[in-house]
Amino acid sequence: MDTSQIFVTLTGIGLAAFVVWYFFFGKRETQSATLTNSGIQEVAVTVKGGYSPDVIEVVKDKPVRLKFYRDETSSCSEELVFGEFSLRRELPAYETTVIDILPTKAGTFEFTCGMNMLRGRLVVR
Ligand SMILES: [Cu+2]
Repeated sequence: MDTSQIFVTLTGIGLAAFVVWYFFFGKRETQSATLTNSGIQEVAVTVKGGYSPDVIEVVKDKPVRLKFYRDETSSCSEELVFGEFSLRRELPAYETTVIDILPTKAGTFEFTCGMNMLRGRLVVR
């Protein structure tokens, strides 16, 4: 193999590794809530073609404040549904909607858009 063949091979391996990494690890963005002085676990979520972060980690029995900023007008994300907490909320475009919940049991709870297309998870420990 000469230098250019080695280069092409290594680039190929690198790209394949990146695709694998992206598929398994890159898709989900996990964030732990920040505990404020008032004892509230806060997380800011950006809504734009999805939820970012889309996996939110909190602890049980402490109030959680989710601040959803909807950075688009796409009708897909105009509603937020959080089945576990019997919530269905309008998210006005380019505004922050504050959602307060109290997780009283551990588990993984999904939140979605009104059409069940965009998905995120609240992981309660
Ligand atoms: Cu949708």
